[in-house]
Amino acid sequence: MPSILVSLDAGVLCITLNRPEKLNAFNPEMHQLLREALTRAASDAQVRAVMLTGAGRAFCAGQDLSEREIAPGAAPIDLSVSIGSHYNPLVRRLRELPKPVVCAVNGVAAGAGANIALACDLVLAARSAAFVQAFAKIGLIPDSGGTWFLPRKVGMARAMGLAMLGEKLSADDAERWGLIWKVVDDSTLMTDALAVATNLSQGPTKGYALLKRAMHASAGNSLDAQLDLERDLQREAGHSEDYREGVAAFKAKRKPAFKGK
Ligand code: T3D
Repeated sequence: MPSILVSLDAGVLCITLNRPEKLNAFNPEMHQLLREALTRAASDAQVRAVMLTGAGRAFCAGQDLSEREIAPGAAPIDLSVSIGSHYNPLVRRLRELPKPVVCAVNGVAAGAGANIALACDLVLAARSAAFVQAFAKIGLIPDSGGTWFLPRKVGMARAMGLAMLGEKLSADDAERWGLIWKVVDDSTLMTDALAVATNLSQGPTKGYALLKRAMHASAGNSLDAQLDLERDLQREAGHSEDYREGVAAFKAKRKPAFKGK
């Protein structure tokens, strides 16, 4: 079985992490296939939104620890190689993808699995799901953007608690803390997440790409710099076909038919 399942339907590229017997933990093959799927998502005009989810009872348990040789006498592992060649490029790809990415967290999201979910644009989680910054339990620090996402999304006090204690945060609390967009019932997660992704796939794709750029740039910008960036990106948005269509539809009191251009 391939460790990633990919299907395209109605403009939504659905990517399913598919190593359920390992709680969808990452190995090099899964990284490579996910990379390929996201490259396709970026370049294929048919793809107007992405949905990322997991097979089985978990979303993703982070790095597959059974791949790490830690026996006494074994040479120390240089984890910067794995982070630099797999996890960091993955987080960058998700953030830079010029299309909306919806994450449907179907079960536990631990270690890098939790932070990869947080790198997506909209996170919906099943009520039974949980988020675990499992790193400290094995002597590591949160990676895959964890030390950047957590303080920004939930504040330093909660970020420190999550990172140092490595306790499970329920999906309900994750929503209450502002870590994720929404919790939904387990039974409706996939239809709810797909409805959000389908809605986005019919939206102004170019505008969404610019919106992502603006939002993500804000963390490193002063208000002045951000106002300038908004001006420049709004110029681009105003040149899109979808802007014309949106205003025409508004004036004609009809639903816009965005083409993503
Ligand atoms: O190495 C590098 O490249 C550096 C980068 C690191 C990035 C990281 O992600 S580091 C963090 C790695 N992940 C973890 O530390 C999480 C470890 N797993 C857990 O804490 C728990 O399993 C969960 C909270 C995810 C789920 O708990 P629970 O009670 O629902 O399930 P379980 O019984 O612990 O696990 C079920 C099975 O999945 C079990 O196998 P078994 O005993 O049934 O044969 C368990 O060993 C396996 N499993 C869970 N997580 C991993 C895993 N196998 C390999 N790697 C895993 N990460």
